[in-house]
Amino acid sequence: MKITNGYVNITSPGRNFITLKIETDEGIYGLGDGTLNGRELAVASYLTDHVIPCLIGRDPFQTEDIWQYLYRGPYWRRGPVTMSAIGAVDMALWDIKGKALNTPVYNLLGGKSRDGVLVYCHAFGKDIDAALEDVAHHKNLGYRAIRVQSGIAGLKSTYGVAKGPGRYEPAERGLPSEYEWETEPYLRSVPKLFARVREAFGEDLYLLHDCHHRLTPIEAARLGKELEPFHLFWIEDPTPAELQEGFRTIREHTTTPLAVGEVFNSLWDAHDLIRNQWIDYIRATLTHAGGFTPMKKLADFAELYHVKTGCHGATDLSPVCMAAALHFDTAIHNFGIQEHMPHTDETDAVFPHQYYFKDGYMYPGDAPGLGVDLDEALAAKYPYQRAYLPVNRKIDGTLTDW
Ligand code: EZ4
Ligand code: CO
Repeated sequence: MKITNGYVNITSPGRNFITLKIETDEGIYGLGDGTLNGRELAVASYLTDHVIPCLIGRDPFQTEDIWQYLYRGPYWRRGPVTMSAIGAVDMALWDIKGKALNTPVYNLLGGKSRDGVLVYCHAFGKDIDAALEDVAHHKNLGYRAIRVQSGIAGLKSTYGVAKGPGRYEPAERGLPSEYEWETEPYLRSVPKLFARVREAFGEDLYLLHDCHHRLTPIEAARLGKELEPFHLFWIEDPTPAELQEGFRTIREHTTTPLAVGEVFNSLWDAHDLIRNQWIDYIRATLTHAGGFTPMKKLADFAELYHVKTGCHGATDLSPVCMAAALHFDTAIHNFGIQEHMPHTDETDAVFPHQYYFKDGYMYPGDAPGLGVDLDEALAAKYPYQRAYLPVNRKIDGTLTDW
């Protein structure tokens, strides 16, 4: 089998998605997600101008060799643009392999290690009372694991809380908006939030919380310690992880489990975190970390150190990535949990898919390949629109992590 053609589809059914389609001489095609929120066109150009021409004529079964060719070949390596482009290619090739062999991708990764994939959803409210209502709503939908975020008195905006009605979508069309941040009110508010959640819903729910890289290690240590009575499943991205040893401080002070990695794009971003057992869950994602080929290696490496996976699954990862994640989660042994922020109906219509949610778990379906498609005629009705993630400033004006 040979690759004969490849092209990038750019569509914006409410938010932007970059999808790579790779075609072969046997009529089988594969899809890969290359969406990098707020920097979408950079990945599209990287693929169209620099990657696709090098793929023509190659054997799509050679996922390892093609991955190495795209990673080592250009000399310049890593970074989210490069790795999202490689991730899109790798995903599309595994999709082709599955279709050619008439089997779902999870069967190529070791087969089913579990029946269903435990997922966590995102509940939020402008204050604690509203957040409790949203937790009740998601519990009624069947979720067994719920991440809870609430607005903070005195701050106009924070991560995870929609400004208007409807679901939470961090990217906004137009130029970046500015959010406001102060750590102390946040640190006082989160333990109160989880005390109320446990009081209202008891011990049965798995509870998670996203700090979204806003704390220093010692602040995160304080938060982790104060949350211990509420038995969280994890705190997510407590501190930025460029300095991996920052996690040692958090680790040494709290038994609250730690998860990080949604902005990672390489095993090397997590090397010290894993081998020192400073984290419990690695959250890298198939798109941004370069596809199945390196993610399988990352999971296998993490398994040696008692670290499980908890792949990022926000709405900026397209249904193609969601499908890929569910095949991966089904197959690997050290799966922990999968994030699930459902797409809009418009997005789901552009990407018809086999995967589904039932009673707190998701299932990849048993269609050959990834089990997801792209309706190109419908996609064409939603042209690209510039959109950015917000930026964040402390109340004195200092730019900080969003
Ligand atoms: O802010 O995916 O766990 N999910 C998250 C997301 C991220 C977005 C960034 O593009 O933290 O909402
Ligand atoms: Co997050």
